[in-house]
Amino acid sequence: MTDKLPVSVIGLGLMGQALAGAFLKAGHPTTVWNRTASKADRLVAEGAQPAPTVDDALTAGSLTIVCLTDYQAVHELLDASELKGTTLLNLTSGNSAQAREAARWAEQRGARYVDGAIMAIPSTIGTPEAVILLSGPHLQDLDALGTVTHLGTDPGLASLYDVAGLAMMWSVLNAWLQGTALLRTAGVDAATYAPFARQMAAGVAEWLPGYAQQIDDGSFPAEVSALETDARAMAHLIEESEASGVNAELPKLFKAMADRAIAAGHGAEQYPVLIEEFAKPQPTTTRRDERSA
Ligand code: FVH
Repeated sequence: MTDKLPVSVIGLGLMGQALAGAFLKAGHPTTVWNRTASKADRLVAEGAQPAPTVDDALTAGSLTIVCLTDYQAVHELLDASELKGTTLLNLTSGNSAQAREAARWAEQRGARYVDGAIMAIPSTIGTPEAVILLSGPHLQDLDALGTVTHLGTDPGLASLYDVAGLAMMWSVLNAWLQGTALLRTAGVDAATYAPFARQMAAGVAEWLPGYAQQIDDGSFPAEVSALETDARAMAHLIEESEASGVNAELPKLFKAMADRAIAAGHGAEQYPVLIEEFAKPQPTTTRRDERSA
């Protein structure tokens, strides 16, 4: 007997197995279902209840966690199921429109729907390192999974934070790769540059609260450096890359954005003024160039 919330986990891929394993370890009565039934074997050996059908899984727990490849798979699997009275937590990755549409779809069928994004890898699930973001109605009793944060009632918010996090991750990695490629032309290996790059990334991260305040205030006084100064440094990066035979697409992309902001009269302001370029669609001329490239 336990007072822990009974849960069902539908979808036992790498992530679903980690989620179900964490619930089991924390003492939640855990029911599992997967299309390929053999993926439940290890969890069942550890104490999970196997559900014979997906509909059995939906009725077994007070909370059903769904973690499939994508939203299309969620609809393929659950469109024909009775959802009335269930509470669904969908931890499948997608975009905010898919999340909001799934919330409408579930609510029309009488389910309580929470959308979530997992910003973690399977091995960290069940530890504080695993960041899990939720949006929609508030859910309790998910501490077994990691650091769970409720963002608000808009079901699209978790997916929006997820893609914003991905933008950060790939931008930092791409910037590091650009520098690594440049330094390798002078015989500096990636491992030698990595500690310096890490220090740079951490230093830049320190600027974020102040820059965020400028964006929220809509005022961009050049306290550290003007955008025109930054644009000249971007030109050095492009020149250096081209001279060394290194790909210059990435610096050219952000220099083009800075040049547009300067042409619009923002050259004497500070870097976050570029939010105005990020906040609007890509100009049609650039899109045409891309198509003809
Ligand atoms: N793994 C990770 O590190 C990332 C971290 C960030 C968030 N993601 C998202 O989590 C979702 C699941 O990812 P996964 O790593 O568990 O993925 P797979 O191991 O490939 O498992 C996919 C499961 O989905 C089942 N499935 C797919 N299509 C259907 C369908 N039409 N009907 C029923 N089930 C379906 C699949 O079943 P099977 O192939 O084993 O029978 C797996 O259970 C994902 O959104 C990530 O972006 C993980």
